[in-house]
Amino acid sequence: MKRVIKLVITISAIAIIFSIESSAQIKEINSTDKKPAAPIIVNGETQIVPEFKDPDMWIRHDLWVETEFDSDGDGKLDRMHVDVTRPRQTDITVS
Ligand SMILES: [Ca+2]
Repeated sequence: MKRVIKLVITISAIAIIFSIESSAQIKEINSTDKKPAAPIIVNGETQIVPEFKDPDMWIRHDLWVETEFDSDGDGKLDRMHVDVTRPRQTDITVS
């Protein structure tokens, strides 16, 4: 059970890192674009954002992340695969 909790914490940490990075990048875009894409929420449910509807405009990452636990007991920290999909508007460099 501790391993599952650690895994959830690790995945959450990764999500937070990407969220912080994306937020900084979105702020950069907001300063140059007139109308940036934004989440659409109707009756408490997120909706499809037209600007993100085209999968050709998505950026995908296949990542391997080292965990802080050794679930198989081989003496090495486990690695887990993480798929990340993000909108293209987050793909700019923040200085
Ligand atoms: Ca291991």
